[in-house]
Amino acid sequence: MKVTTILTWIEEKILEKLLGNASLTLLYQSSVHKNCVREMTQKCSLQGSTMTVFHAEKDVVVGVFILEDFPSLGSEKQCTCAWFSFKKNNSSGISALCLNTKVIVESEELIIFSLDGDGLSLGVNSLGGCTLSLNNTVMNELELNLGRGLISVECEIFRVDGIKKNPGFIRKMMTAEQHRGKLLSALRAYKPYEGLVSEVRILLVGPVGSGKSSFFNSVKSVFQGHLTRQAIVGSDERSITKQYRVYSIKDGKSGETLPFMLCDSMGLEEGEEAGLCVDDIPHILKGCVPDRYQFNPCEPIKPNRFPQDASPPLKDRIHCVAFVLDINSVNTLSDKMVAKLKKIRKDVVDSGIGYVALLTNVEEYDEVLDDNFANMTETVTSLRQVQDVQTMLNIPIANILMVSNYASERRLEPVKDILIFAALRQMLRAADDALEDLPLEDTGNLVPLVHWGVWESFS
Ligand SMILES: Nc1nc2c(ncn2[C@@H]2O[C@H](COP(=O)(O)OP(=O)(O)O)[C@@H](O)[C@H]2O)c(=O)[nH]1
Ligand SMILES: [Mg+2]
Repeated sequence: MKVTTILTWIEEKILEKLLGNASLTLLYQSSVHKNCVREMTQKCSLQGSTMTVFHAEKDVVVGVFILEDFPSLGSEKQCTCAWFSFKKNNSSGISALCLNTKVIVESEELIIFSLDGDGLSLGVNSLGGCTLSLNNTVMNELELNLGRGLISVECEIFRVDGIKKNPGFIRKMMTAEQHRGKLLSALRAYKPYEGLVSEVRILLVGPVGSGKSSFFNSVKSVFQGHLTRQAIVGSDERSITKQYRVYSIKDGKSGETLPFMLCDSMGLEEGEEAGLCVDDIPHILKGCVPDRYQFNPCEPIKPNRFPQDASPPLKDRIHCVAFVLDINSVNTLSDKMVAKLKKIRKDVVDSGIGYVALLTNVEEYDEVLDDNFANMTETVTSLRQVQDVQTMLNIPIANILMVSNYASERRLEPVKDILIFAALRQMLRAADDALEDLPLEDTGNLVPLVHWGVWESFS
């Protein structure tokens, strides 16, 4: 009899992705296979790696991936397991952790517990159906609030094919998922320094095709939880982006607008009167240029062109500039392009604005961060391109960031997400440093509205 999973297509893809793009084949489903442990082990033992999925109440899905063979009836074994949970119809992602786990199969029970004695047991019998009992720490780590006691569940077990049989790899995938979750939570909790502005503005500048618009699309995608392509991107010698765009981004979970904006500009070109005019930059930095302004490479913005030219409020100014460069073209930038970038850097420094470099098109992105995803590896920081950017723009290594933008992918990947989140976090830190460093005359006209607990400009 053909049995079909109750996971949705998207959920199945999320689980396959969690294991580094493995594929799942359903072997056992409790309601169909008479809720019997004997049948469960007959179907699942000797099938290689498996994933056991429990569909609980409140749309919660809990599961355990077992790298080694599923134990046979009446046996127990120590296994490399990845535990995970997620909520159906929720874009907040998946919680996962890797634990040394013992799996025991008794005549009416499947028991899976971490070696410190925490975990779950699944009671399976042919009369009463399938009941799950969960306990403590593991469940807290998985952010589950299903309550105690027995929970009625549907249990499905899948064979997992196409997975690297390497505990180190599984651990890395789980650590990536955990780290991704932590970065996302930190970014969701971010507030600009001292509430001086409600949103930090990050300007993306760089040569045509360096990946500025793609970076905006990537950031939007990781917060939405699915791939989006709001900004038009493309490969052309001329800039596809012709307008100045100020993009705000909504958090896919809460629906709220996040406290930063990405400002996308026209690409720089080598020649004069081509691409973004370097002389337009000070106007952008000052916050005079409105959203959707149509750049004109032949005609720089004239003084007092915009009504707000005199003294734009702090909230409209740029707070951090990201110099976006394709990592593959760093070494071949022409002298004219380097001169333009240096001129912009000088304007940025003179205006007291934070800045970072963002290197895109990083192919070996798995190798960028160390095993804990906390730091860039030494191999990466010693790359010739990184050293060149450091010297060319006088940017400290910690502010030279690397990403692999979402370009032609069909789904999100945890390690790519981590690099995008980490880059964004560093940009926000640079913006905060610049806000903290503002002279009093810039912040002095911001009076705290004590009753409302917000700062508002009185200019
Ligand atoms: N593989 C890959 N392609 C990228 C990356 N960033 C941008 N691209 C591609 O490079 C081209 C130019 O990107 P775009 O964002 O339009 O560059 P912009 O001119 O700086 O806005 C597009 O075809 C993108 O799909 C990246 O990090 N990796
Ligand atoms: Mg663009």
